[in-house]
Amino acid sequence: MPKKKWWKESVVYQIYPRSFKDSNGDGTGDLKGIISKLDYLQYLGVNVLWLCPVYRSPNVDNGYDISDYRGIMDEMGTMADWEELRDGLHSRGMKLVMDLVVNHTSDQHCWFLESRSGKDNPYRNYYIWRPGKDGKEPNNWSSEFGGSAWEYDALTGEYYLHVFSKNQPDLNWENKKVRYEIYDMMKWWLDQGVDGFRMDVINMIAKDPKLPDAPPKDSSPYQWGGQFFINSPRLQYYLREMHTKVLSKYDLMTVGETRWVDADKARIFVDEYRHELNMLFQFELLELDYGPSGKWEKKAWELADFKRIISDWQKKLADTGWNSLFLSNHDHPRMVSRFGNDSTYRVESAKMLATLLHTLQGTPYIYQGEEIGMTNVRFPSIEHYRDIETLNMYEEGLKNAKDLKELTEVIYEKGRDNARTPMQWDNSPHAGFTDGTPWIPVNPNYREINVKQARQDQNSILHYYRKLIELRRQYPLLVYGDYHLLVPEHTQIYSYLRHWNEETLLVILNFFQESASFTLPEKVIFKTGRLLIANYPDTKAEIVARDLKKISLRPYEARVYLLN
Ligand code: TEU
Ligand code: CA
Repeated sequence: MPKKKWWKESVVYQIYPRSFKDSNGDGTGDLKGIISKLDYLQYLGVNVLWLCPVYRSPNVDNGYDISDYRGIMDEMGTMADWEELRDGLHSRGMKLVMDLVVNHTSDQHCWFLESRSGKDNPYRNYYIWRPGKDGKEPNNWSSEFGGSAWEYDALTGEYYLHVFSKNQPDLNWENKKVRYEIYDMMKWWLDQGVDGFRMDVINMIAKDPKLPDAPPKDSSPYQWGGQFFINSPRLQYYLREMHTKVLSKYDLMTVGETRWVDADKARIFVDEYRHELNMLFQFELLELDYGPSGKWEKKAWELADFKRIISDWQKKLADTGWNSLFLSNHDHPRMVSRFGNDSTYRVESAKMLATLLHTLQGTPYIYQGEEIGMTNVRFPSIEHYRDIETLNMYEEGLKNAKDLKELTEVIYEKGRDNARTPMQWDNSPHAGFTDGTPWIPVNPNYREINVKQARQDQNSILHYYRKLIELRRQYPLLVYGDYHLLVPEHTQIYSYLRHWNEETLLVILNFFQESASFTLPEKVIFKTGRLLIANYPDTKAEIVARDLKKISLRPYEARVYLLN
């Protein structure tokens, strides 16, 4: 039975600060903007805020390239603003989780400026430098954002490693000084009242010190060389050291972003007796629609895989460990466009997906705008796109004479900017996000889809989220109850039971726009079911077992019953 913890009982709201709310008309969201919306977050009912990076940064990767870990970037505001945000949250009973980006820094971080200045510089070894091999890169690893993972630096005639852009050099975790600097920095933030960390690409910090070449036609997909820097042997040592030196001394929550981790591997990170992390952001589920060559290749996802992966994580982390529940964040297309239907059944399907996320065992995460069913965007031309990953892919595609129409289609479907268009507050110009010109255009559908409208409409997605969050607070069963998959072979319906003490919950979700029929398995015995929530307002408040012998579910219909 899971141990009780505050972060298990929480619902987290993720803010991408550039795109949330601009307070001074410069077109970029900022801390004061967030402060002005704290009452909204309280109204929604969430109790943890995860803030994507607001540290000093040249913004090559929107703050994931940090040049000063202890300062706030000018565009976001000041340290005083940050303190006001922290206090504003705490006085409302909410917690603040900060992004921890310690696989790499910006190339403008003073450590890197020192490091690149000479081979004898005391900071040289803070990063990973190597001479070239026969006038070429030290190995064949490629960068997540395109091209080689190595950049030549003429000043000292060596290459440095960057798994992300060349402006994001990787830190050398082999160097104890680097690790201790990072632990000090973490303690510094925790002492300022931070309640947790979301750890960016945390399972990439350990590199195989031999830096071997990846075999050609690498069988592990997506990233050449990844097998030598993702989940490397030293990783667990670093995490446990971090736990001993920092995490163990505070009551905080930690969630690690980890690619290439399945449910079995996940236990290594989150088994509470191993003292590493509390939760992970998994990629198994979100890579269901990746093709063999990676995210830019389209692939249809299937409900069978979807159920299999979630069930595997639910089961394997049930007794020790914990799940994070999410289908979207700032790196992925909008959930309703990806797994639901963003036209005719936008409202129904957004509510259905929300029902899933809030009735599984784990901690739900809401990405800004998800609660009003914000959708993907289709900008008319590449000029409107901002994301370095998208722009690099586009440029490379053009170089390789890829079809322009195909490139545009795949950006529409997969690009990260889908999630980064400004939050839609109301139907005034630029969706009430800014009085100036937004750094990235708003989605033109803001006139219909916005917070103001959603607050007024009792049947809105927003009100549905409020109810789901409230239910989680009311029923520990929703948080801690165990999970049993029903009708695993059904190709259209996802259904499961949750048990806790004497209580049983039944969840039935139709994942498609065709209606579907559902027959309750014989083994589920009960007399009556009381409806806790449903996404069709006319659903009967009570059902008897016999009526569940065969029911027909409407498009994207979701129902949750408490059984007696
Ligand atoms: O993302 C890491 C990561 O795996 C992404 O590069 C992901 O594969 C990609 O976005 C899918 O399109 C983290 C941050 O969340 C991301 O915003 C940063 O760009 C990246 O790390 C580098 O810090
Ligand atoms: Ca601003």
